Amino acid sequence: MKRRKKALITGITGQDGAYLSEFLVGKGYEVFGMVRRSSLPNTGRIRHLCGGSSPGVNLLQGDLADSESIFRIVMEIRPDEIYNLGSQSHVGVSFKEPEYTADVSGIGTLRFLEAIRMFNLEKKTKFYQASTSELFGKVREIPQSEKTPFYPRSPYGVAKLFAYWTVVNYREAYGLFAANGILFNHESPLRGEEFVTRKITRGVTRVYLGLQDCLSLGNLDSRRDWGHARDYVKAMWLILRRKKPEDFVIATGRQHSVREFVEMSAKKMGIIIRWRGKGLKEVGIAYKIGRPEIDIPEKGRVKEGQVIVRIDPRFYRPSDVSTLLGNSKKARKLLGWKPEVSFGQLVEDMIVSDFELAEKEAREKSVL
Ligand code: NAP
Ligand code: G4F
Repeated sequence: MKRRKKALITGITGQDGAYLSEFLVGKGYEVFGMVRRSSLPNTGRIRHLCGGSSPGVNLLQGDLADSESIFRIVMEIRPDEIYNLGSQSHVGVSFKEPEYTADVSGIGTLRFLEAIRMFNLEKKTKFYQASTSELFGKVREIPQSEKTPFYPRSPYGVAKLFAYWTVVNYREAYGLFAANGILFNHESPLRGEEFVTRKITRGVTRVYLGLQDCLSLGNLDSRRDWGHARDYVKAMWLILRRKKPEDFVIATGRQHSVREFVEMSAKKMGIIIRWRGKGLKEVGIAYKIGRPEIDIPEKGRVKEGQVIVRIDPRFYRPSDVSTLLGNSKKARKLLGWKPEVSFGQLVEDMIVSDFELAEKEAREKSVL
């Protein structure tokens, strides 16, 4: 019988970890996930893949800030593929916790690459690094490709830059199969609620049902190239299928502002927004209310003229990335990868899922 390939995923409890483990289980992999200690369960996104008589995913205790746990896991599993998705992944938080972010998102990658060398797995283990469009930061070229110079704008971006070059260096110095996927923003109903897209879809659906008055946001004019996480985890796997390790930009090639994301989310709920005022005084008003575009009962609590978006300076960053737009021609040509989900479908997927959550919450609070 053919031996099943072993994949080790760090960050398995996160958005991408959940989609990737489902994808790899579907491909017949034996999947191992490194999970860090938390005071409350953090495995909600992958619960359906753990436990039972034939679990799809086996969990191991470890932390990217702890070399020994990493060495023990790599020695025990001797994985065919490592997907290093674990990270302090919030850009805003990285300004508040720069040293921790550097340790986990920068040095954490180095610890894994050293573990591969220490156990002589250079010829066996392929390594995928969750690199990011945040490397482009204050962009030097539009759109950004594998050849665009980097200019990170946050402790997170700088930590990921260290990880990026460490991967390149270990590939060149020791012949490791190590590759960076430079992924542009990707979202889904599993996205963490502190990232702007999910904050918007959670907020708009909760405002609709009267569970909160309005949504507080920072920079509305930031532009991002947003794709669907389900499409992007496939690219990670494809990058490790190549004969030679190379780095790839993964992006949709289309860009929208945070403001447009809000407008599209509200429109799905039948609300047309108009913006009034400037700077910190700007507000988003429910200008017109019609039929929701998604299949939900028309029982919204929002009134025409109600302020549903406000600006809160706490959500501004000391230095922000104002625009990102990816050129993924290389991935399309060499990996045969392309995004399947459009911007409108992504927003709808998130709104539908968050409306269900909001409805459940409203029922529990007897608002409905
Ligand atoms: P996410 O949902 O925030 O997940 C991050 C994962 O890292 C979680 O499983 C988290 O565990 C884990 N983690 C955090 N600190 C850790 C530590 N000290 N030791 C071990 N694990 C730790 O992020 P994501 O959106 O899935 O992104 C996956 C990766 O891609 C990240 O490296 C991110 O920086 C990168 N990336 C993301 C995007 C994007 O748009 N989503 C774009 C480019 C690159 P807990 O569940 O315990 O917190
Ligand atoms: O959703 P965000 O927090 O994502 P950001 O900063 O682009 O980072 C995400 O994508 C990166 C890839 O480019 C990943 F590497 C990283 O791990 C993460 O997944 O913010 C997007 C934009 C920013 O310009 C931010 O200033 O939205 C702006 N924004 C406006 N109001 C807000 C808010 N961001 C957040 N999180 N919360 C707000 O209230």
